[in-house]
Amino acid sequence: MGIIKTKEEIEHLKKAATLGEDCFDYICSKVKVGMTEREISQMVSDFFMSHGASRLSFDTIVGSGVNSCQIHSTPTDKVICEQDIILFDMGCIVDEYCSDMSRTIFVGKPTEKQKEIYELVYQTYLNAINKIKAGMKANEADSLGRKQIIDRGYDYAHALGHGVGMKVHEEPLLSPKREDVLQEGMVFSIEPGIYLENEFGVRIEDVGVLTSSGLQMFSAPSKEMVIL
Ligand SMILES: [Mn+2]
Repeated sequence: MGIIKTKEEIEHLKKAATLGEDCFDYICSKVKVGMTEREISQMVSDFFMSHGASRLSFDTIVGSGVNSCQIHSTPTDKVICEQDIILFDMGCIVDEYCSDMSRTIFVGKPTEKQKEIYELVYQTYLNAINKIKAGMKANEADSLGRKQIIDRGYDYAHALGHGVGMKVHEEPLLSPKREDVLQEGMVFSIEPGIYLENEFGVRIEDVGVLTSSGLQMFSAPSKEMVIL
């Protein structure tokens, strides 16, 4: 269980990521106005545990409305309202390997500003996954996400990604100070986000493996924004 994952490890990681995607689809079918963040977080746990996960890989984030602008919010008793944005970050452990995935969805029609920020985060995500190649330094990879967001005048508050394996946060870290060379067989997340204080936040995150032909993601966001 080193920084370069074996074929077998990659299969376990894919299985965990697939369960993460299934959980997200299930949650989207269940979320209704009037439910609390805490209730939704419990549904995430119940789904994972009843579909083969041994435990969560970290405490689930369900940040709705203004709570979505916290990078690591804890689910509260706030109820989901019409026009809420909801930021999910969730993961499970299957066969000892972790998943980690973030999605941002809308209850009712998003505002123009929300659409603009979502689109910027999504394009940043696509740019990063399409351009990261083996041989690139971790900070060069990070800047592929960071630059696109900073150039548009927004803050970039965290690393673009981190390794995922038996632990949910492993090497490599895709951050400005890290010069480690990214190599084939490394498994890491890509998770650009924008957080507007007292307004809302958007993050999109998936995990993938670096191959000779670039990043192969284990899960993917839908091309269209999810609007419930
Ligand atoms: Mn992550």
